[in-house]
Amino acid sequence: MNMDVKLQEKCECRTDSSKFYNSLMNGDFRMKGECAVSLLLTKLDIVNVELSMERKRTVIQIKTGRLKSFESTCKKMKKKGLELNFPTAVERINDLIGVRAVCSYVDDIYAVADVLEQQSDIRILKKKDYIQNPKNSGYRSLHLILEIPIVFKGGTQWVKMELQLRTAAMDYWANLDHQLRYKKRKKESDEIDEELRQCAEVVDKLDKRMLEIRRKIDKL
Ligand code: 0O2
Repeated sequence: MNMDVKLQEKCECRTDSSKFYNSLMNGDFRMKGECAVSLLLTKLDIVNVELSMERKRTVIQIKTGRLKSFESTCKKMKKKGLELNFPTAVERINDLIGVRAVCSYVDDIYAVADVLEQQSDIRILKKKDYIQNPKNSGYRSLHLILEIPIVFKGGTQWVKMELQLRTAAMDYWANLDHQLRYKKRKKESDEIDEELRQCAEVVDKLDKRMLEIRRKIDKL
């Protein structure tokens, strides 16, 4: 049994499952998604060069991109109470196509977002500032839901995607939180959630302190 079939079975999508799966994983959508990821990663490279020259240090440390798996898409749609089909997924799940950029300092995150927002070939649909307004879990990052144009089959199509901008410290917390979330048992869940929230506070303090140190050095 190949991997794709296994994922389909695991997903428990009863109606039209293979049609939904093929539209998401094998059709034009996937092709456009891969192009959109490459395009945004390239745009981030250019922003990084511009800001890094200006600030005389590296602004974006790491960039990654991915298309959401079928399994994870179904899971998220079920959680949101959505019908499992392709048009609903494209309309309602903003991070089917996602890019993440890890920046050196918190102010770099906003600088990168500002430069992208000024570009005529990027449409910002939604900005979710989980740094100013962290989630209950303690999660911090700046999310931009945006559209970029892909010229495909003779026409221009605006493709929606999510860009997550965060510091290395926020990324460290989010990665461990993500791992632990799947491992924790219901019984100890509240206690562990509280511990993770406290760790997120520590991470926030660390980011603020590193920024202060950098500002002191900038003034020298
Ligand atoms: P995965 O496995 O990372 O892909 P929206 O419909 O746009 O209003 P959405 O997309 O339901 O809102 O949720 P939100 O809160 O904007 O979060 C989108 C993504 O942010 C998540 O995708 C995670 O990647 C990340 N995220 C949000 N909250 C947390 C958190 O508490 N901990 C961690 N580690 N990551 C978080 P997915 O699909 O949930 O997960």
